[in-house]
Amino acid sequence: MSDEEDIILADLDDEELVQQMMDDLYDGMREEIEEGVNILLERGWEPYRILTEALVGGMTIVGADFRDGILFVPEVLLAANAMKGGMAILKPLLAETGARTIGKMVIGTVKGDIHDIGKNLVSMMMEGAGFEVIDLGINNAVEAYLEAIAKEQPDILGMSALLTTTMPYMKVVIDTMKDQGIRDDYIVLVGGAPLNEEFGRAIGADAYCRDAAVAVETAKTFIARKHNQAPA
Ligand code: B1M
Repeated sequence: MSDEEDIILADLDDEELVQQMMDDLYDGMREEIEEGVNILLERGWEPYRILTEALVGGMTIVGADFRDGILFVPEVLLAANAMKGGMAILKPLLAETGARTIGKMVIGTVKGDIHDIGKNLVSMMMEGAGFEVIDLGINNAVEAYLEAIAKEQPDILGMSALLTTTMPYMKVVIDTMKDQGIRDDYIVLVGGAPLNEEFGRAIGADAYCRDAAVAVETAKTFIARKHNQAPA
């Protein structure tokens, strides 16, 4: 029997609890993560703070050990599942802060890439800020993006990629939009851990967004600019 079972999460102070939640995320313990999130909420923590400090913080450690060959895919999947459990509790709370729809975004992870946690976080934060979000999920070919923007007529197209091998696909999507003469009809925002500003510029995106909070701020800035440019 492990020591883990003896720990009463509610008895820990905030700092110990966040540390324990990082350990629990690492061990893929979804129920414990859900309990920890609820305890922090009861203690008055802002949903965004729980998300960034306990959940994203924990996933960063998982990522480092995955890279170093200490953790393998099954363990990382369990950690991702635990993170999603926590995110599911926070999602409606983050959404509550948004008053009305200020714009519409279609977002999806690019073809060949199945990472969706970061994209889901961006969707949640955008919804929380008052955007309507159409989430295309993972592994999206250019046709899926084009079909969705034609159908939904969003203000923004968002693309996510977590692999150095899949990030160039964003350029395929943007180049196809250029070929079809529709590139400038949309604000194109891109994000994902291996990207940077230079890459965003090089592929012809409007902006690279480092994280979900930056995605929200960038989206708001571009929407405001678009409204200012609109004919009276
Ligand atoms: Co993957 N994986 N993975 N993985 N995985 C990485 C990305 C990796 C860096 C791990 C490592 O080696 N350290 C590495 C990529 C290396 C590289 O490309 N050079 C890697 C690899 C190699 C792989 C596989 C190839 C492993 C294998 O099979 N041998 C495989 C690929 C599968 C595929 O996609 N075809 C694979 C599989 C998996 C799992 C399925 C096990 C799982 C994904 C589960 C899921 O998503 N449902 C997984 C995970 C969890 C990771 C790590 C550990 C964590 C990613 C994550 O969720 N981070 C990751 C290591 C890491 O990134 N540190 C890793 C938390 C999330 C909140 O952050 O996604 O960066 P992030 O999103 C941020 C920002 O980037 C930004 O905002 C988000 C929130 O702040 N953002 C956007 C993201 N998208 C945006 C879109 C926007 C704006 C902002 O649009 C406007």
